[in-house]
Amino acid sequence: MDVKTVRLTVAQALVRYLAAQFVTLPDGSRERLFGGVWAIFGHGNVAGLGEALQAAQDVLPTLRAHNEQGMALAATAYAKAHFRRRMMAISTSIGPGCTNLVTAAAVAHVNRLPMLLLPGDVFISRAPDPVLQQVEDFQDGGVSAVDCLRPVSRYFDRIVVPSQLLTALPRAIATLTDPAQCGPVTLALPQDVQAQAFDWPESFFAERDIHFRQPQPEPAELAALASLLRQAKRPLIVCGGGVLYSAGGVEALKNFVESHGIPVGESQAGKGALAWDHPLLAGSIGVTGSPAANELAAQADLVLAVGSRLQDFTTGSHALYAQATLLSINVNGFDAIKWGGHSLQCDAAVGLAALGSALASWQADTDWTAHSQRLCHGWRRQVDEIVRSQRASLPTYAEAIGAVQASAADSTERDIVVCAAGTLPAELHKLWRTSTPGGYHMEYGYSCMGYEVAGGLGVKMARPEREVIVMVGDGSYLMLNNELATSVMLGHKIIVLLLDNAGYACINRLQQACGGLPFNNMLADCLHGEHGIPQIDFAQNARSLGAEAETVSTVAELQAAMVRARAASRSYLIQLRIDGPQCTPEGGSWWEVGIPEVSEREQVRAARAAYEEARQRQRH
Ligand SMILES: Cc1ncc(C[n+]2csc(CCOP(=O)(O)OP(=O)(O)O)c2C)c(N)n1
Ligand SMILES: [Mg+2]
Repeated sequence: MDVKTVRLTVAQALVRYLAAQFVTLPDGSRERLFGGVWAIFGHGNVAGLGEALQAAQDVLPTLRAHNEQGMALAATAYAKAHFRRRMMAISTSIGPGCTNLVTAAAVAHVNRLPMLLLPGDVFISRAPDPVLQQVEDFQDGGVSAVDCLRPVSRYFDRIVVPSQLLTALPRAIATLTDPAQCGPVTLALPQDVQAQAFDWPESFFAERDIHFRQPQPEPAELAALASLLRQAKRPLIVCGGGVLYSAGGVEALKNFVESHGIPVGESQAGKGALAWDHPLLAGSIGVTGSPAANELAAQADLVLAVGSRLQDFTTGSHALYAQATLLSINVNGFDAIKWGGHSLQCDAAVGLAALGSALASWQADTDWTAHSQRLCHGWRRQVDEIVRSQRASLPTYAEAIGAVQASAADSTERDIVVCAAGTLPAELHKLWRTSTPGGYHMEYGYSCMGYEVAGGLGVKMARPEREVIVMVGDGSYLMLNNELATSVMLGHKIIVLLLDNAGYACINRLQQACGGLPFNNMLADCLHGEHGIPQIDFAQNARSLGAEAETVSTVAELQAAMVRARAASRSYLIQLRIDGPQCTPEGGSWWEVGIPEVSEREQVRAARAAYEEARQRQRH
């Protein structure tokens, strides 16, 4: 047979293949699956992949940032903001450039978010070994730095001869776009192989439209779940991120809860699926949960988790609804069967619709629905007060959240708040209000400090029409803030609200709750030398990176500054000194933390006793 071929290098073929993958978005537009390629060039990618990318700028733009972790975090956030329908690739050099990816790959892996990692790798020929940056393994000649990415990749391949791309690339795309397998994919690209030419079949580069699968429920599983639900009187839904990632999931959830009168508690990843003022939304659930959702969780006789990994923060370390029958709709079998849950392994939208049909006119106990609605309503009124209450001498997290939302009439529709670690995830989970899926962008699977600024950039690239507001603590900002300069360079404006309390306040609180002394968290409690604790000027730091910035000290000043920040065209940082210890006391639940079994400290022994008692309430 006469196959038409085209002679290209491995790198050129890879780029051409990526550019040929298309998706149709919910608004009907047809876009490339890959929104671009982040790249920091060096040994092992500049000559091969760099040459191929340069020639493809019109179809696959290459973007440069300042740190590989930052690039990959931006890519992760981009995919999350696109509900996994669009993604980015990342190209790195062979050594530190590659290992800098590991943390970000773990973020994407834990959060089930797609991104394509294309690290350069050492010469397959081994002719110049050991090359600059080569990690030499004394026992295994095949190991290189790239192997660090194996445990945090859903698919890993090393392209040692060109023809392997013919199988590796379709597998890579299938993994990246599969609802259950979705996560980072790594294709290790030895630099000599990147540059090798091969006669590729032209058909390999034909444009392809990706179909996102929505697996259907299995009849027996469906019948079992419907029967359990029909026996329930006090059901509660735990809404996870899978609802947002499923096409039609948000509408299906709304229909389901309204038809059957079931209240909803939202996980960190699932927040935003129902609008903040939905009468059956009890707000956040779990360790960072609202009093309403956690009270319902304690009273529920059945919990239906939809698209949730059932992480400890969502289940109160399995002590929050340990007595309830657990059902789980999840597209991923690994998640669906967790903790003895009765599983319906399928897409969230499809599963909810099918379950709704099977239940027909069945409703939760009317008293339960009415009781739930009262709690939901009560919590909404309480939030109004919490975000205005002056609970400390300095502004609090809650007041800062209130001021941000009050600074624009359309905040709940237009803003996307971005956050990942520290005290803010708890505060935002309880208090942030959004009416739009995606308006709450929290990376709380890996809760990676440093995600915020880089992630905010990725979100803005995916959602340029929205106001992206990064809320970040001083600790997280200092861990990784350099992509603020990238946001200025690329013209993707983000607002960064930096809440400075001079240290790791959330861990300081945790330490004391575990019976410990304040130690090594707040800067004041850390070893310091003759110059004392630095007074860090975050506004000046942001200005030095090209952003606009200002420092404010009251809630009223913050609200006025937010108006200026919203009007600005370039990235804008607002620094606010807040009260360290003061966080919102309402809500929350037990969280399992390993407390020392023996200690000289009475407080630790007391914490251990409380811990052992709390463990009795866990689901077994
Ligand atoms: C990369 C990384 N290292 C360590 C941690 C553990 N950790 C979670 S929050 C936190 C402190 C956050 O401090 P900051 O951002 O200032 O927040 P706040 O003081 O408001 O709690 C630490 C050390 C983490 N989540 N990520
Ligand atoms: Mg702090």
